Amino acid sequence: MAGREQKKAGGGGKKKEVKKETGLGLSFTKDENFGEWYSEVVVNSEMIEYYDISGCYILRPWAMSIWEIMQTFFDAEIKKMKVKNCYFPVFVSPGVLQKEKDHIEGFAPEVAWVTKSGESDLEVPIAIRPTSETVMYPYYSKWIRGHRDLPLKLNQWCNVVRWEFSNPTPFIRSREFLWQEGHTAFATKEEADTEVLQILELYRRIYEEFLAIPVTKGRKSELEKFAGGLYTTSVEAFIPNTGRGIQGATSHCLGQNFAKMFEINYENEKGEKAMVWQNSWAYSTRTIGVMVMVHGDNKGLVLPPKVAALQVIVIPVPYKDADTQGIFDACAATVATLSEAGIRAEADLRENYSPGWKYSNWEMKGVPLRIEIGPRDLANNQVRVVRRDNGEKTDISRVFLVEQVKGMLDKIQQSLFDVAKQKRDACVEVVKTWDEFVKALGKKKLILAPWCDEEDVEKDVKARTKGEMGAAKSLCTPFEQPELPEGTKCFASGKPAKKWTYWGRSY
Ligand code: 87F
Repeated sequence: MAGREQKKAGGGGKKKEVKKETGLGLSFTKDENFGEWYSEVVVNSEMIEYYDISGCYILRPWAMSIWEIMQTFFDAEIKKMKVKNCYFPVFVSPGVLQKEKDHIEGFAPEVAWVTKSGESDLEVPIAIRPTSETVMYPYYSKWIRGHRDLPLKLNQWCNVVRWEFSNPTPFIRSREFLWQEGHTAFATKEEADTEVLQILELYRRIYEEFLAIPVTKGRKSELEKFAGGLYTTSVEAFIPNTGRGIQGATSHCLGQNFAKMFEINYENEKGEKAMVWQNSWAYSTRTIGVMVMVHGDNKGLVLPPKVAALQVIVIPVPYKDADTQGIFDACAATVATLSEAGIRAEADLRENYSPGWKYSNWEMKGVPLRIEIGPRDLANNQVRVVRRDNGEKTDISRVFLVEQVKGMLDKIQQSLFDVAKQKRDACVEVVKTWDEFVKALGKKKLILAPWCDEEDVEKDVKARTKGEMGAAKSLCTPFEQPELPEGTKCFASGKPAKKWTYWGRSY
């Protein structure tokens, strides 16, 4: 790993010149070596810098700005739902962490601990939050007394630490990541159920409307749900290149399990003691990794306009005897006009780089539209617009600049989604038997299969598909169920099938 990190860190001017000559911005292609391609894209686009602790990554402004755009949307939406932001400490006392014993059990190896300050051992080691149930719920118990204290709806934007051991990947599996975690408490299960789906819809919108990634809404199996909760819903995405499903975000109904453990009781209208119903929900910086994997190509990152920090890059293309000042002025005026209209635009007026070098550079960074202005454009009062997603070139009159650019950004956003959906749908295979299932798995498919919904059968599927690529598991039971004809058998057990469920390998 150290070798690769060195190489990545050294991507200075020399390397880029070589790239310009060869016309290659990346040394790996998406289809031939997906893993290396991904690492190279996130580093060369200046989203990520590798760090000297394995599994930890620096989020550079190019990545952080995407996170902030999604955050602005989601934060405003949950505020409409009367959710309030707060901030709880990053440290967890061991006592309170143990309280959740049954549910923390499987996760325990991932919990990181602070054991020292300076040279001296701490009297009691302190855990770093991997999630905040045990941090927050003792205070929910304190704050919730009567029915007037309900619902309690809190959210925090924070970092969490999970000391993962299996192959770390920027955004997708890192030891520290950013997320929001929402924790709500209600008087009734109905209110909790409703909120679970409202939040899940916001997660769908983040993926589909902002990141242009198709997702499936559904419910997790008993084996795959959050063990501490009642049921788990999720949005599931798919990476065609690796044939792996990826959990995009989760919205859990916790039922009353935590209320029992943490004694979150209140006095209801009738003066009786009652227990709250709780939810928790989260999405993380993993969203950005899914976006890179789905849309990126052999020239680098491809950003959906809605999340791009920069939507339009304007590049002057001066020729020797041309009116260079006029071209530069036209670039500045173009940026001013677009910015005025709320479009995120900048000009790259650096004089020590050639136009060709700048093209590759901004393609690597995934900027949705490039505007080129040369002598001919200047003479015709037009600009040349080039789409990052498909390379399409259009000359547009400066008179219609704003409306045309807006239209093109919308088109790109839609087209990225359509293409991603087409590719995802082409990977879906409906299977009825175990033989078909194994064949489809070998072809990296996203498998839709009729299932008896028995936990032991899922364990059996995992055991029977174990291998170096990782076992297959259920991804979700989609809310939108195709018709299940009478007498349909489970693909794995042959028992009567109860539902259609998505299966596959996953991240
Ligand atoms: C790792 C270490 C310790 C996941 C962990 O999904 C505990 C955990 O509880 C842990 N990894 N989880 C489950 C998290 C559940 C839940 N928390 C709030 C969410 C949404 C936000």
